[in-house]
Amino acid sequence: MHTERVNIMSKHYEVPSTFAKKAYINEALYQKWYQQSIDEPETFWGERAKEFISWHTPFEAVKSGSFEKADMRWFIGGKLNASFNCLDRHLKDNGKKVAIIWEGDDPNETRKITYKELHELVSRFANGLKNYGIQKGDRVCIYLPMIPEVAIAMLACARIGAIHSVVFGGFSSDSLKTRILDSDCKMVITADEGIRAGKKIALKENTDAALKGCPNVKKVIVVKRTGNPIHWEKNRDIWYHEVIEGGDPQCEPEMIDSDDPLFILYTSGSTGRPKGVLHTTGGYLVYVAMTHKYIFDYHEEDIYWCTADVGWITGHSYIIYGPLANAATTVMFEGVPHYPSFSRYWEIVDKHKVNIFYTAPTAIRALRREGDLFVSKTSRKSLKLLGTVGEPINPEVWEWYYQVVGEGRCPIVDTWWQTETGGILISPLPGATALKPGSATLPFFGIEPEIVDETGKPIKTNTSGKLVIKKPWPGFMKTIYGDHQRFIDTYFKEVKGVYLTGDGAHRDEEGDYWISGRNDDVIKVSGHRLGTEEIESSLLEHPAVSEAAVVAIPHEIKGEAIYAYVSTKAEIEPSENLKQELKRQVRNSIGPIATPEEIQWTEALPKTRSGKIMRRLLRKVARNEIEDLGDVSTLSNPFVIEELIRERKKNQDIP
Ligand code: 7RM
Repeated sequence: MHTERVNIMSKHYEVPSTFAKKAYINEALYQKWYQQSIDEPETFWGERAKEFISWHTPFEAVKSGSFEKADMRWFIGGKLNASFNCLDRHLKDNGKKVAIIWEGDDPNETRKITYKELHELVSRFANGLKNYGIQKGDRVCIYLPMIPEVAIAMLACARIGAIHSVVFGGFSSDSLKTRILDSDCKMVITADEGIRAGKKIALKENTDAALKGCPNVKKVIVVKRTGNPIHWEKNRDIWYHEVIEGGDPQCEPEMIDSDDPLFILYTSGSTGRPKGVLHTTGGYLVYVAMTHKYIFDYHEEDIYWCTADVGWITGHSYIIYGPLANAATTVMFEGVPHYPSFSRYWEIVDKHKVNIFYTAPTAIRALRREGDLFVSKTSRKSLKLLGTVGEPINPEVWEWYYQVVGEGRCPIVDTWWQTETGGILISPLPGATALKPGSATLPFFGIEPEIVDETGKPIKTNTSGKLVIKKPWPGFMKTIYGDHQRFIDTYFKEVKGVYLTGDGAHRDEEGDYWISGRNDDVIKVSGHRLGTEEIESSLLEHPAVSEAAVVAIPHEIKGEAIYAYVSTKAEIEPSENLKQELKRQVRNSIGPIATPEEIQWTEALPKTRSGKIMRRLLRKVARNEIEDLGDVSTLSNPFVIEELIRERKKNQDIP
């Protein structure tokens, strides 16, 4: 392990001289700005805030509060509007510029929307929302596929000061329901159906099912995507196109406080139900605009494409708010990388002359497996820069992305960040940072990472520990919606005075960061963030289940997969049928992304004397690392170990 690490570390790629010359930030400037951002954060961020964002009322102070008190605020006294910043202010110079290039699931479907057109659609829709009673501060749930209307809906909410809560279209009706209820949404914006790889997704049907338990949702706005027949509630449902037709094209943006909420986005944690991460307006917008410009070295004429779904933070920050705040042309793709063929991404790159391409390791791994021909038969000459996000990218996959996709011409930015952080915190800057395959390299301006041990003390170079961030930055979340105590308990309790990321990492002798992934009970399946406890709760809802524990196992394509241990109730006979039923149960109650890869029956779960499930042991067994099970002396039922190992052998088709 150690020698391997040294080998990987010695491998790096210098910044190409062409890039170093034309990029915004070279190495010397990075050093200079980074130092200033740490020494004088108020000056640094104050200047950036004025440079990147138009303020209706200037802010009086740059920041207040601290991690100790979990009460950070940015650009205090400033008033602004996110939709104004993403649209209105661009009209004069960029009205005719394309804001969104939409590429349908079907390669023959494309739409281009200019800034002027987007501004009008958003204004009309915003007026429509007002007509249906939505006001500043109201929560609006958006459950849409990857179509331009998702951007229109988000920006229309922002325009009137309503708080959007986008729910990923792959989540089930139950997941949708709990999210609607948690933030008490008044309205849902959805579509009749979504389409991915030619298959339909019943979004309206899921919404109807969810709303059976949500009495406060009075209106549902429905985008007609496929036109297939759907159930219709006469007094509740409204067609999107009718709202647009009926909406006045003039809508004054509501100027709100910098610290007022922009959106809520649910994300999974170690324990309990998903948390409603609340992001505010000023700090978030400054941070996503600035990181978008410098990390992707975005220039005015660039065509920029991030393949994420808007249902996740990457879509919020780097499909919608960051690019649009910078008046960029942002590509939005409805489909999947393998449809109609494994060349689809690269065909889209060629079709729209994409310059900056940002995707997830899971997609890169899946495409790499299919061989180079799907890539090499396309041109990709337009590409200048590649990005990756969502999970660690292993060096072999990085190399393939770099050599085969980018033909050795394009720097790769391996961007580490989280829903909570709002924007990218650790990443190379393409004109400034030497690249190391597998390392997210260096912190962005204003970011002070540290690696600490169990007791919160900083630890040595090349030793793994917990990744924390020492000082606040403008993009950081404000709170967990409706549960500020949970915000404090989750992020600021274990190590005092810093933000606890939940990730493990080490720093090498050159100061570069290597992030190994979560060190809590969060799983990243194909880059989708899931909590083990939600999956366990879902399994426990089945009448045959008495106990369940879920752990992550490594997976070649998905990065991690879900391995579930289940004990059935005394009178229930475990069977293959029941396994399928349990998988279906999780699929229906959370969504297809949460389906366990494998279920293993067990008489009992290994528990410590205080009654805690020994997950470490379950993880080892699931991963077939049975030679060294570690310290099991605290187990109250050590006899289960043998059974766990025996049953594990029956699942040998799982690597
Ligand atoms: C943007 C996003 C956050 C978790 C985070 C990490 C993992 C994300 C990288 C990464 C290694 C990366 N938000 N993660 N990016 N790990 N290298 N470049 O993914 O809230 O959904 O997930 O994702 O574990 O804590 S998220």
